[in-house]
Amino acid sequence: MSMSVADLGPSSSEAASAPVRVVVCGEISSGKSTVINALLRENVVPNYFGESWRPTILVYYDKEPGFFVEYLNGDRVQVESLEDCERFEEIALCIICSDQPHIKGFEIVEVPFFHDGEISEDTLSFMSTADVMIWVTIASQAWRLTEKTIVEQLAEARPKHSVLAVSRADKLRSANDLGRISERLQKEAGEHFEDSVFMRGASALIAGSKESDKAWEDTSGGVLSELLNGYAEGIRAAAQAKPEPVVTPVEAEVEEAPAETAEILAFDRKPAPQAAASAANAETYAPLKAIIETMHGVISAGVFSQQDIAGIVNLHGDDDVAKITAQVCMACLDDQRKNYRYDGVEPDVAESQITMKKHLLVFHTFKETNTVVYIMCQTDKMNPGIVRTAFGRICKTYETMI
Ligand SMILES: Nc1nc2c(ncn2[C@@H]2O[C@H](COP(=O)(O)OP(=O)(O)OP(=O)(O)O)[C@@H](O)[C@H]2O)c(=O)[nH]1
Ligand SMILES: [Mg+2]
Repeated sequence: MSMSVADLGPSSSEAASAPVRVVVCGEISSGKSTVINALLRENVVPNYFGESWRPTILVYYDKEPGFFVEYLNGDRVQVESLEDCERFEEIALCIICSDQPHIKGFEIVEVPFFHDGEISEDTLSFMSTADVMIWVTIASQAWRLTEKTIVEQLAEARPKHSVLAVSRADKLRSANDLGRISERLQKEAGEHFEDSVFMRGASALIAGSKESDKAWEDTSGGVLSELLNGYAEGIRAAAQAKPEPVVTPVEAEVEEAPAETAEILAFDRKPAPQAAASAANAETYAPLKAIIETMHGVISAGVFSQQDIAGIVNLHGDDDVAKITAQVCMACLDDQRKNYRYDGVEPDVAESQITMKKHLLVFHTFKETNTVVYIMCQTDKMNPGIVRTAFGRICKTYETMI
């Protein structure tokens, strides 16, 4: 990789005022630049580099968007695109300033890894300065052995948060393929990543996503942005907890925009009537609600006891929808039990999934407490892989609560 990455400076998490540093990593041609473009809602990062020497790509927010190149001798010029540049081989750094508000407070750097699995000292020390790693793997050959080797080699240098971005999901033939890949990734790569996102980065779709929120959701750029902003909130809160002498605009912004806190407080104030939802209940379930808030297209989510579905704890959406959804889960469980009895087999299905035309309902039964946790999403807003990954986190969190 380019030597100038090491020159980008110290750890971003050292001060509350510092940007959250996101490294977009992956093997050559895995789709790293496309993931950044999907996030930026624009095809602004060039995607025609090969194995040869390449400039470092650095993206951050500026209200004046622009594309700059910096040469090895320190000269910096503004250009329309990389194609316009002279002395290409002497470019050390491409700086892309984007005016997209959701990347405020972030610094995004593309970090390529070569197929030979070698990681230079520069790269290793740079990786340890990042807060979030997005690892890009190609859907059709996802999580190759070389990728696993590289990620494991990073060891201590691995950033605190990591997301697996599965590129070219739009090239898969069917939703079944996607489900299979998602399951395999969960098993084989799950331990290394907090979240996974299936990207659909066809350049026309990214081009359309600038003006269309729907297209932005379709590329999964929107989901990725939500994940990053979710991590950033935690990172900034942790940095703020440390004594910091200087108050910067970034800190001020975090202080005045506690959107999630506001919603949790609202949840405290207005508990669902059927939820037996005392303030204590709202507090108990706040960790689950916080995960749900990071998801798109959730119609309903809740926790209920199989003995008393009227006492459902509604975590998201309309109370009536919550009740109906709980009934659907119960009907499905009854059906499963009957079939199992018929077959003479004990039911041992903890997790079930019902795919409807536009909706996906996933629920998990917890034997010890006889409770069920469920989530229902719109599949045109969220792909099943993401729903299952997020649901896995919800269930793990719930497990720690019971
Ligand atoms: N349809 C589709 N094409 C994609 C997607 N992701 C990447 N591509 C294409 O795959 C090729 C490589 O993508 P890049 O984003 O340049 O990959 P990269 O990892 O940045 O490549 P290098 O910087 O050369 O290592 C480009 O032609 C992209 O248009 C995707 O999600 N969907
Ligand atoms: Mg690239």
